[in-house]
Amino acid sequence: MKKICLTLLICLFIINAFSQSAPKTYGPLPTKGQLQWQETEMYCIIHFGPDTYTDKEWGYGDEDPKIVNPTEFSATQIVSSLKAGGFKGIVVVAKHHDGFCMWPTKTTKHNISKSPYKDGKGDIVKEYREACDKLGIKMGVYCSPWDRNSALYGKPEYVTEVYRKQLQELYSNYGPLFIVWHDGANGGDGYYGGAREVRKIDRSTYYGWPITWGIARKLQPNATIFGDVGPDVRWVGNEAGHAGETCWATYTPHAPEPGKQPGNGFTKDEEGTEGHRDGKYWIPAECDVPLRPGWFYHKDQDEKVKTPDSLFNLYFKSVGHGACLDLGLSPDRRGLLSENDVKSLKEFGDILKQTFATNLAKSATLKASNVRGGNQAKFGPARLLDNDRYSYWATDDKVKTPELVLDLHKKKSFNIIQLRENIKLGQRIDEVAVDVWQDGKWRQVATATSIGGNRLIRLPESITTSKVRLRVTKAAVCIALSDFGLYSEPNLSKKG
Ligand code: FUL
Repeated sequence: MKKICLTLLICLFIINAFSQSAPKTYGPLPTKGQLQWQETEMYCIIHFGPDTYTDKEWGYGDEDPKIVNPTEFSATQIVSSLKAGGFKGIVVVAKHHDGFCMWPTKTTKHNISKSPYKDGKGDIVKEYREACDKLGIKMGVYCSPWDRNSALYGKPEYVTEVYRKQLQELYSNYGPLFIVWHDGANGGDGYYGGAREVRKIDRSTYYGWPITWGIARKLQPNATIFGDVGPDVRWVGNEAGHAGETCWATYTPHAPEPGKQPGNGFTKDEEGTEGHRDGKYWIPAECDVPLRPGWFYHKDQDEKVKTPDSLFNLYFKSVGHGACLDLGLSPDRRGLLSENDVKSLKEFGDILKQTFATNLAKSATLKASNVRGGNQAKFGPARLLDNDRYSYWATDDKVKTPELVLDLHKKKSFNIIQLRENIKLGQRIDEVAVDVWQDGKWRQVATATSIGGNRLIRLPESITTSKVRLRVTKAAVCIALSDFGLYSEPNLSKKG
């Protein structure tokens, strides 16, 4: 009898210890670089170069370097303006399709040293680096694969002797980089060293992407690599700044032609908007969208700068759907962001700060229908409010649809609900519903899908209530939810 009791006790102990271990991970997982990218949330891609002076969006490649002459260029003015907008990083367009390099490269004469800027001694990429270091902003680079200036474009030597060497210079001399950006626009007509012709490349194979990406892996191991096919961050499939209402961090790039390998500029772009629930890889979406209609500065767009409200809207459609927002900025011919752009960024930053200053759920009492192994300290719902996006409320392995009631103790008004999973354990939750306590019963006010690293639900009007209920209605495995927030957007009408 004694023996049986002892065995039983040991068994119970083992079961208990097991149920208190962390849940098993689910599906593809983010790397360290991808986690850091996710935390960045918002950054700006900055286009400035010959196009700024020719009023074009895509230079042909025959532009005279002498036209690039910014008399007041200030990386500090640009970077501090975006910092005031709440952006945490920049992507410097070091070379656009016209092939003009904004740093003194050894790979081509078509670069900043041939311009009058600082008497040929300027280095715009370096100036951004210094401003970022001074202001605590992360930096990345975009070096266009397509080069309409290079005589070698289209031949293998362009990739091995020009493009990859340019990447080597950028990754060796301007780091640390948090992202390296690759474009999908590839091949077509151009100057090409005077040939002035159309050159087509095989988008799936020409750049030898796996080898090209290897340069970043070696020289900037923490940088994420962006492109239509990732491999770390994918294009969302539009330049409007919208991720899908459902947006999975998991994704499998597909080529538009059967039997071919996908490549940048050679994918089923539309699939980037939602990603794939059963995607093979962790490749979350980036939403790139310019602050003005164009990516480069055009004087006639001075009055078409997106308003702070429309930026706030975009924030919900990108960051609020688990993507990152990459906003395009375009310094003018002086080399400064113009007044309207600076103003819009600052006001947007103020709205963001004001909105997310106070989590109204902070002092709530939380009651969960299930806590993993009954271990409140380790997996209890209090973890949702501790400002750590990797500590989490978890349920037992079998419990995929738990509920959580938040007693706010008194009536509070909010219109934004925030949810985050601990994505170190994968994207686990498919769907949730949120109810509020009104007139003695629960009333459903929202549903959301694909929770992931960040999900913001923005209600059209403010709700007043003293109790909120979260129901996880579908999950692939037991949950690991890390954050819950209730926020109130300034100047909204109330209901409740
Ligand atoms: C596109 C480019 O073709 C645009 O000119 C711009 O650089 C944008 C960010 O990416 O694909």
